[in-house]
Amino acid sequence: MSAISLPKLPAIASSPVAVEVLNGLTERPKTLSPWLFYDQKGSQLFEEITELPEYYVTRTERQILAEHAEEIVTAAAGGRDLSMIELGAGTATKTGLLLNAAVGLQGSVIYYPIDVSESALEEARTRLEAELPEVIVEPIVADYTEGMRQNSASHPGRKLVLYIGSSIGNFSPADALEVLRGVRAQLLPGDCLLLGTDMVKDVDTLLAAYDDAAGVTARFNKNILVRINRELDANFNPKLFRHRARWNEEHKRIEMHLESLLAQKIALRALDTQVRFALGETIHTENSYKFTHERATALLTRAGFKLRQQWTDANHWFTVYLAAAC
Ligand code: AVI
Repeated sequence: MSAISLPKLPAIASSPVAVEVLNGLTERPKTLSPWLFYDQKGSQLFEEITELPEYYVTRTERQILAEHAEEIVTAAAGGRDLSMIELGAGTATKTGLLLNAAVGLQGSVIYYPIDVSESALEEARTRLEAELPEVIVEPIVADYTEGMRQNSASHPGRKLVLYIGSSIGNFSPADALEVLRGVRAQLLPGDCLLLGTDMVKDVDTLLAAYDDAAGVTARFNKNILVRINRELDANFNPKLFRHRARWNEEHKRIEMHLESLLAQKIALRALDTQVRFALGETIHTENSYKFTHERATALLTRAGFKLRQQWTDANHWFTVYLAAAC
């Protein structure tokens, strides 16, 4: 019997990016997952966002950590030696405050930054080793779950897992619970989690933070289309999409969307397919959940942690929670 030859798509069609794009753009409404933002350009744009006057998130958390680093580290250590693990560490710009406090308390500290970006981890290591030679940096290139597993080898002392920057807000409530349960599973009772959450606040402040006057967040959002053009040989024209930030009161989240400014057809040549957009049709690219104290503590409790202490800023815009594994 002669073999039937089927048209074959290149190997790229089964890559994580291709699978995500194909699934997301054939859904109704169309979606794309926010991890697609973070190619090299997207990571650079995110760093720019963190410096924007409207994006209060990073500087508010940094100010809380600067004011309370010693107290946080002392409470987490409970009189024992502490090592620190950071989920999604990136270039670890805020972590120095906590590491410095740990050095002050115990002379040196082992720091395990976990991130999928090897280059960001290298940058973190080089900077920290120059600024704080008492910090032993052991980078782990992996996603959170795998990284925590690699770190679970027991070493004496207490662990403090840092999950700061409001990254937990980019997960749905169900996924956030799963992430924190996964972290809990790799800890011993008494080990701690430091969780940074952005709080519900007036809608104008929130909308400005996700739709800044200089248009950096718009470029960050549209960069997802540029990435798809490059990686899947597509022909999106980012100018034919508008950046939209919306407050969803029911779910207490900021949503980011890309809205098509006309009816158009996009070719995804690497996938040998086309996607149609109606005028005004949107791609939902990100959710950024904002917390109330009740929601944050319920999440920690359900994940197997007991709240120890919390710190906030004068406006109550951001909260840093220290919780111990039960
Ligand atoms: C990474 N994450 C916490 C940011 C946030 O605020 O949800 C991502 C972001 N999206 C737009 N601006 C910043």
